[in-house]
Amino acid sequence: MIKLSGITPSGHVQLGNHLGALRRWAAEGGPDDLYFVSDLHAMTTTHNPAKLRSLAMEQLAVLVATGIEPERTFVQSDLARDLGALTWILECTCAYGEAARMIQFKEKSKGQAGVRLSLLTYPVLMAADILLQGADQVPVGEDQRQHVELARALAKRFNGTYGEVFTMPEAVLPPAGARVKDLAEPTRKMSKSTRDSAGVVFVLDEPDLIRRKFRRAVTDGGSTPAYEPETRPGIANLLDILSACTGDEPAALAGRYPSYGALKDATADAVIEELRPVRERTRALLDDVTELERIRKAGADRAAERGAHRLSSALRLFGAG
Ligand code: AQP
Repeated sequence: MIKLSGITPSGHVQLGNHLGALRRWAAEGGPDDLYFVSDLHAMTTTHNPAKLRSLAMEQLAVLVATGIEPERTFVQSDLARDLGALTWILECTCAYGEAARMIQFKEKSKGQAGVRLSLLTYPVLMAADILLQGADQVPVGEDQRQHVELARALAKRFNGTYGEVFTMPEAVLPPAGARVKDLAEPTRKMSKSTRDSAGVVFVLDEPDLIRRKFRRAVTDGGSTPAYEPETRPGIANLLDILSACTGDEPAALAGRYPSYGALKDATADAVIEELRPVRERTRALLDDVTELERIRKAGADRAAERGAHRLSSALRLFGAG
């Protein structure tokens, strides 16, 4: 059973990525599960090539530093040639209307000038990611479910028309985890690509900066902590974060702090300790470029090897070569 998950280098890894995904991937992943840095996906909108390259390397280091076994990681662009070839076959299997009705495409392209064609075709690349690796399960939120359904439809069509090559993937809901909100705007999810980073805690932030970000976190009218997500989202977010770090229930934690200030400091301390080992190991890996490149190359070789027979069968059955 192979489960495939990715992280897009659209910015530096933030606390929400860590608490909601990476930490769980490291702790719960099965022996065949795969985790990749989806840098090709970050090219569908305006991007800075040099920055993207360094973010991809940094994210690979963070995945490994979090505890994901290096053998289960890879960087998507290292398979660009294979994925490009498979994407072409799958695009030839896909109707234009199937891609154009993707809700994410409609939302992300709305009102935008110069929309890249890749924004339309990116779900087909995502299908290639999934089908090349023979993934059985793809844990995704509601917003990505439609893309996995497309991958399924394309696999079924190809297998039925040209010959059995692809495993039928299934979208699975990831186990409910922490949803971390922006500290400056606690009704919005914390995101790595948010322009104003005042409310975003990055995994590689130094402790002092983390403390300052928590001290400035937006709270609400009251003065003593209570867990009321609807009416006090700022305090609820702090309690949710503290809960994710300590394992205690947010409502129970609320009673332990006499003031908002005390809660902010306690949450900052817990986050600093939670992130410390990841930050230190990431820095060490980024300083040891030879080792990081070795990990990257080994991951790329393994991922390419895993998909080679599917790609060559698909090409042959489709009439190439
Ligand atoms: N705030 C969050 N709380 C909990 N989980 C989160 N994730 C992201 N933000 C939070 C989870 O992190 C994993 C990898 O994310 P992604 O790179 O696939 O894309 P994303 O969800 O769009 O993450 P960002 O940080 O918000 O990136 P941008 O700014 O590019 O949109 C996923 O499992 C995601 O659920």
